Amino acid sequence: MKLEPLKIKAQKEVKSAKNLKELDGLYKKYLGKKSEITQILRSLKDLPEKERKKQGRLANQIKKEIQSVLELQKNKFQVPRPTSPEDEVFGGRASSKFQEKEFDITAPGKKIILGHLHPLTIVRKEIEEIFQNMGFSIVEGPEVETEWYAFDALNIPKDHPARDVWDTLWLKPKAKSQKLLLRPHTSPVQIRYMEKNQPPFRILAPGRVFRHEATDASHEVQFHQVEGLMIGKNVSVANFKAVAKEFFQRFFNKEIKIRTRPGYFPFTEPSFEIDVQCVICNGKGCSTCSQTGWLELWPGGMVHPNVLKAEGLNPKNWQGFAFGMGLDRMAMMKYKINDIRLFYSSDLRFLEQF
Ligand code: FA5
Repeated sequence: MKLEPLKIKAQKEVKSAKNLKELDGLYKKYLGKKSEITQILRSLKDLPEKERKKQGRLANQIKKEIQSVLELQKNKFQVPRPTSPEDEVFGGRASSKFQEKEFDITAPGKKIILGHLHPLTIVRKEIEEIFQNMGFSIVEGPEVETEWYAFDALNIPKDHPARDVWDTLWLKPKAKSQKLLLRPHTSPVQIRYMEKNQPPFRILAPGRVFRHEATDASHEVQFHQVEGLMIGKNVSVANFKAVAKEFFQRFFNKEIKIRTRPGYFPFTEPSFEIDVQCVICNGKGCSTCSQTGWLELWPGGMVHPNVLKAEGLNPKNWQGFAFGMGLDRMAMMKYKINDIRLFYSSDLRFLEQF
């Protein structure tokens, strides 16, 4: 029989089928192993190429159409469940085609793909653990700060040039007296902590910060810092350097070259910059380290007496150090990532490597 009349005949018979048992018979008749369509499809190989393609396309099309009319009719009989005795035959083990809708309790379950931590979270947790082992407690502060905590309490008065790098993303204030900004560094957290706690203490404050930056391989507009503060009766620069060295050794799990340079921050005196030799290029110079061979990772210094005073601590009794490392850059060094922007790109090809 020609294909088109075959389809019309099949559709007519399927539509007038009275139950699933009849439908099962029609399935075998029109699409089963011995059906006309199956024979046509099998004999395609003997046809010349051009004819084969044409006939093949047509036969498959007709097959699909018969299948879909069968499926439609079957659905009519299947609502509502539970099944009739005829259904048993159609949907039971004897019937092969419509079984896929059955639930096989013995089939193995679908594997659930587990997510994993972001590389910056992994590194933050590692840093926290190292410092916790050195007696530091983890504390947090808000991402929206007031002018007082971000600047004034940190010995950065209005119009001081040191504000320029951090004087960036201001928000609409709730009250006239409170100027609010997205915090440009995590140093405000040490002020908030000193306000409420009495020394001696050792704290670590990880968090997100925001700046108005032109982005490049090592600069982002949002990034992460880890602020550290240790205050006691005799905490000195020697303690600061010892903590820094111990940290780098544990973090990189090997000897790492570091260098200490004089720096300037209004809230520390003296101030330092601790640089780490770029592990991407081993100090030769690359785009990550701006061709210098060094990455600025750990600024810090001895807490300025004015900051202690602002928090009601007598600088004659208490002293200590503070630092604010760039967490993203620590992660870049650890995993040899040459562009900070990858952390925020949501690119799974990158993220799935951790
Ligand atoms: C500060 O933010 C000071 N609050 C640090 C500090 C704390 C000094 C306590 C003294 C005492 P600085 O602006 O240098 O300092 O930023 C700290 C670190 O953040 C830098 O060393 C660098 O590793 C990282 N960082 C700075 N800007 C960016 C940026 N745009 N993208 C990624 N990381 C950055």
